[in-house]
Amino acid sequence: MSLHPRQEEAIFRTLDAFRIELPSWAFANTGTRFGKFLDPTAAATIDEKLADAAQVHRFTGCCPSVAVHVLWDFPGGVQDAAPAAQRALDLGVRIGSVSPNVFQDQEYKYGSLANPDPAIRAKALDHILDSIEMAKAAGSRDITPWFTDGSNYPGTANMRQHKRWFEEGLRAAHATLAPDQRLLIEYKPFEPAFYHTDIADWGMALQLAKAAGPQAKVLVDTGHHYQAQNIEQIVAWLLDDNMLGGFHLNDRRFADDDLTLGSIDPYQVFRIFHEICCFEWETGRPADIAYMVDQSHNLKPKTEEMLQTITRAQMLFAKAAIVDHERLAGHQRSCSLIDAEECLQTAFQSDVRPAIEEWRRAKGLPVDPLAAFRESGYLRRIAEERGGRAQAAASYA
Ligand code: AFD
Ligand code: MN
Ligand code: MN
Repeated sequence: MSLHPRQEEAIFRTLDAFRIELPSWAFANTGTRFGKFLDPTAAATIDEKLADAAQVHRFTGCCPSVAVHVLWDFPGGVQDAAPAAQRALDLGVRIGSVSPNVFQDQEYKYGSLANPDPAIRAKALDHILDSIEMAKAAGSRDITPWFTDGSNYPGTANMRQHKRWFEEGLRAAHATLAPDQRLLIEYKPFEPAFYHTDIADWGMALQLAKAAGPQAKVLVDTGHHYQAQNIEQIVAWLLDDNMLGGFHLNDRRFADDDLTLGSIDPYQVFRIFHEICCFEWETGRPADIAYMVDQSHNLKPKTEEMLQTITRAQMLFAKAAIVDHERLAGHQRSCSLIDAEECLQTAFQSDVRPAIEEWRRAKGLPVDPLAAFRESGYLRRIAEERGGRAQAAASYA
């Protein structure tokens, strides 16, 4: 059944506004805690990561920004930020959110902002303040810290004291934000800590964001929830409180697996996007949300996998955009359960691909971004440029 012209217009409007930020780290060699499989086309420098990300933007038209990790992408600190920002602009993209990294240095073995040693807490805070300065130098709005602080065994940490140390550290970080910047606080129930994680769920992140200050919000990583958790309900509450800063989008089968978005449970992604479309319909204003991908692909070809993720996200958001909100609201009021559910299912089951292809044609974009990328020869070129290096690295890995 073809879509109604009104539905096609809704899809066009949605795709016009839908921007998804790519993670620099997704283009580099990554792996699991059991090891890495080296990819000869993997990016090794920020320039190469930006170049690969720019390819995804070139073929999809909706990925103008690239999230960076300061330790991996700005190893020289603040001095690296502006040149990288210029390089990004030269490639047709820009630097997006900036992630501090207080989970790899040896000093953070017993925590960062919640480390019992005040000198380590100060070191972690200094790094976050430096990251905020790097974000300013790169022209970035969002600083997105993720903390691994927690403990592996009962009785080894004072959880209330950790909470207070986090309130203190995040308040100090918030105080140095530029007026247009945001501090997006990410939560995760477990890993690498396995008994307690200090910022384990959306409630803790919300409370810490409110304690930090008015420019702090919550970052929802879709892989950071227990199996049965209703993520779209969390999204609805944070939206209603104007506390949803944005997403790290990925899919998961068991835990924080960082799989291709929609590869395991596309209906859940659709329901999350539906809550946003419903909020925008009810309020008549766009939700100011940063849609970021956070995935690590150690088996699939990295740039191709990112093209899969982006085109899947566009498709699921287009499906969410055609839900008949007027009709749904009526069925909810009258408790017509079957009809209400069918409003969602009808949209989810609809084939939105023709409308998306039409949108791409209208934008001068390839109707099949992945096929166009494969035909471009980019992968062959970078395999020649980077291939020898990966073999060398493999011999010393
Ligand atoms: C890991 C963490 C978290 C963080 C990301 C990038 O679980 O999602 O945002 O690395 O630092 O996936
Ligand atoms: Mn994340
Ligand atoms: Mn994660």
